[in-house]
Amino acid sequence: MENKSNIDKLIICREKDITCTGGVVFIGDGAVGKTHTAMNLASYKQGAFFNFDCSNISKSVNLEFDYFILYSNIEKYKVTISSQLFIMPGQKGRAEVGQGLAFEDAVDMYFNVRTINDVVILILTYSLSDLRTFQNLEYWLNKAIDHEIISDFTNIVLLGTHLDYAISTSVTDEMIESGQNFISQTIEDKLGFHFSPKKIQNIKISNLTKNGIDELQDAVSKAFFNAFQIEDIVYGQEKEIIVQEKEWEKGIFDSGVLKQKETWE
Ligand SMILES: Nc1nc2c(ncn2[C@@H]2O[C@H](COP(=O)(O)OP(=O)(O)OP(=O)(O)O)[C@@H](O)[C@H]2O)c(=O)[nH]1
Ligand SMILES: [Mg+2]
Repeated sequence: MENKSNIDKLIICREKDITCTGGVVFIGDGAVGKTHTAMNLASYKQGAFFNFDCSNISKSVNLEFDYFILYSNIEKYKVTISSQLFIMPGQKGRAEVGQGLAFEDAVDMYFNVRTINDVVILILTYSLSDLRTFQNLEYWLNKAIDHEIISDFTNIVLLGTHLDYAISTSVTDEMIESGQNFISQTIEDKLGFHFSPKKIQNIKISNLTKNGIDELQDAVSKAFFNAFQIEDIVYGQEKEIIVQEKEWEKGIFDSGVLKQKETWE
């Protein structure tokens, strides 16, 4: 199975600018809010949320995509994360001809449009108010594994929607925690590489009140930082610069430039 890193092709480091890109894929049952979450994330690029009328958006019957860009600063570096969002239909299997696309059709299409194995984040989406959608994540995780969506650098967001239904929340924090362990264990067993539970972030949002969308955005940034090991790049380069400066100073001492300067003074 070819799920080894192609990640070097997805990052460019130029002086003080680091730019990275990659796919963010939403999967999960129908009507859990994948399309609405992606729209809320993507609307950050306009600096304001869409004021969408929920009744206009129906079940997805296509491979939907959008993008969003996040900027952050670390030390002297400006990091640009340019991520493509791909939203899979929640309809299982294949659709009849003329009925749009179901999940398997959309995955095939996704494999045709992408150039390399580039899923940085897999967003396993469920509704906090519907236990079944959480239990079905086992099905969706297995689909992601079978379709080679998960690479060794992929991070996972376990995303609970319908936070506004808090009173009738049927998915508990204990279930989410054991879900996280189950995911890392399943990936290790099936793909044969260590998958730390730290690579799985647990986020709860409401697409209605927008509660938690900020946390989701932060989780996306954190996942890109993890996948590309941005802190190692930044602090590694800083170290190299200090070494270079020390060598440069040493060179000046050796050539006697500084000593000469002292005598001029
Ligand atoms: N109250 C509430 N409703 C939500 C939330 N997220 C989505 N919805 C509603 O749930 C319905 C389904 O949302 P979608 O985003 O279309 O769901 P989906 O996961 O893309 O569904 P498929 O395209 O069928 O796979 C819509 O009517 C949304 O308005 C939420 O956080 N809270
Ligand atoms: Mg949809």
